[in-house]
Amino acid sequence: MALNQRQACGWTRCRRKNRRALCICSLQRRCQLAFDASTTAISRKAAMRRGCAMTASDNSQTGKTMVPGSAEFVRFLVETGQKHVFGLPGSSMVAPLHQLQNTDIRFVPAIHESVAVAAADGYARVAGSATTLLYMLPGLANGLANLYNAWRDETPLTVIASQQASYHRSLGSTIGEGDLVAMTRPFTRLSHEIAPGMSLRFWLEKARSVASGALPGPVFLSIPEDVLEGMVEQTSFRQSAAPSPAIPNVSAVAEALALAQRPLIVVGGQLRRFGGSRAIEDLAAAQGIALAYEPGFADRLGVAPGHPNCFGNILFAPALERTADVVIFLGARFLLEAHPKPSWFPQAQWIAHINADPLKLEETKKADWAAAADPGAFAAALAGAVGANGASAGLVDARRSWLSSLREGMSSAEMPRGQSSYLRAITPLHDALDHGWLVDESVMGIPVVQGVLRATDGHRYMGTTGASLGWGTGAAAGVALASGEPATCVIGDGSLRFGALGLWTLRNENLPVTLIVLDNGGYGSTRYFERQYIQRLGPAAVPQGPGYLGSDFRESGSSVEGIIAGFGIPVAVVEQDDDPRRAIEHAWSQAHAGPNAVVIRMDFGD
Ligand SMILES: Cc1ncc(C[n+]2csc(CCOP(=O)(O)OP(=O)(O)O)c2C)c(N)n1
Ligand SMILES: [Mg+2]
Repeated sequence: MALNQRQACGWTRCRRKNRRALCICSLQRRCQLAFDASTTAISRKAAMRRGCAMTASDNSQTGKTMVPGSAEFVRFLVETGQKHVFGLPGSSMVAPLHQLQNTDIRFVPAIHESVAVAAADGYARVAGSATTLLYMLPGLANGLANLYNAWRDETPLTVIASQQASYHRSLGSTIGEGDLVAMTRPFTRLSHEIAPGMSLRFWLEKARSVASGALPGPVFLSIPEDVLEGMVEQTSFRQSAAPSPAIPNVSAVAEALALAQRPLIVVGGQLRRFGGSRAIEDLAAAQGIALAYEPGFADRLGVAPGHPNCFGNILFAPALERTADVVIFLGARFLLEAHPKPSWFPQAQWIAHINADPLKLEETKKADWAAAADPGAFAAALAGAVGANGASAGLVDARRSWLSSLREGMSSAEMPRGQSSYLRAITPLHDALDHGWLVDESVMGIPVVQGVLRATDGHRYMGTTGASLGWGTGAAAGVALASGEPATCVIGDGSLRFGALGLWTLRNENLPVTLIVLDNGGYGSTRYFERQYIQRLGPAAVPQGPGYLGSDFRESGSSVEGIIAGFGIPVAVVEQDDDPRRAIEHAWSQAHAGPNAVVIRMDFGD
């Protein structure tokens, strides 16, 4: 007898042995739905759509219900509300992919694992979680560079790789097997292989709650083929998500801010991700506090770029950096980057650093005060404390005069060498955040992008502090899919080449993504560093001029517009000295029909 859905609701556990399959579906009320071997095709399909297993057995001796691992996995995806799953299949991954067809979850394919990871990363940044399925050691290895980006940016991403069946595991001689846990451990908050006999559901739940926990970040699970295809115990274990943050003690920072003559808050993407942006924007406006983005790349903009007190990337505001007397780094990584200045903030009497991750505080070069705290909770508490006992009206006025004089003094002459040519190409993107999301992999252009944006709501900017190139095209796909909104992806020509295979996903999913490619004939930043190297060598340099080996693409391979057109994406080219604005506006107006691109020719910068 087939039970209909209503009859099956209500937690009544059916134990009619052998002939009856028992599975748990994901109805809102989390009922149990039982059906037997004679269930009609229609009700079987309905059950499957909810992620139920086709074959299950009720072991009357142990009281355990055993289902195929792949079905248990798919049921988890359904029950945790996942609408899209990313990936690139292979033999050991076919079981869950086969089961996925019976659900409403859409599988988003990629033609390279770097894209499968980047797209899931972009998706998770918007949706709060994402899963990507990779094939064993080779697939995982291909995805590692973008896993690194997700790690740097603390994305709540779950990466799952199939693994050689446990009974075939050797010291590495069986095809496709490897120590996947060791490979991913440096870039994940949890990395684990599920051996036969372990509870699949427990580890899936554990991974999910760690990924989006108090300290979010990517997680990894390796699932051997025999676990996916064999029987596992069906369980309904649910792990709760992130606990609410503790209220941090902000008094030292509040006191310093109340007395500072020229206070500066340097924000990182963590402030945005933990929900503290608005509190800091309001505090800065009320108290005359300068705001800036941390040096270099940003995963998100901690405050709105169009905020009147926001000076963009601190690299572009040297007068601010030179004169600030109290500096608070909030949700930022601070100053441990590849090419640090010898000395930052020469006039600062007090520097504080707040980050959700204690390890990021350990990386800090110099801070007088540091706290591991949720930056969203910190911002709210700080706003409360300073609001009750802030700077005097006279002091706030003096700060505002300082901010005005900084603004007047700012000019392109203060920009680091080689950056000013980017203004022509990037200024026309000043309102990009009003057209949807902005995914930024413009490399040398990044501080310029951050400086020209005028939006008073900065939440739709996405970048990566990992700087592992080949992220932007895939990330833009994930962002557009998760948000249902258009995205502009501003990207260097080199990065576009790295991420060329992401164009396939953009086209295949027909996503509203406009690519703005800054074409300076290859790796402009690498060429810049070669010139710097020669300068450091001085007369000892042989040869005296740069060779630009592997970073000059003017005469090599396909043009970027050729690559883009090859994936069936319409592309316009703006030649040097032409204003790109018209082409950009036209591309935005057409994005609803699918991806498109504008290639802007730039100076080679020799
Ligand atoms: C995966 C990876 N490989 C190599 C690099 C080193 N790298 C840093 S910048 C850069 C060139 C980027 O070229 P493009 O996107 O055109 O930006 P531009 O430097 O011209 O601004 C390279 C190769 C990297 N960051 N990531
Ligand atoms: Mg370039």
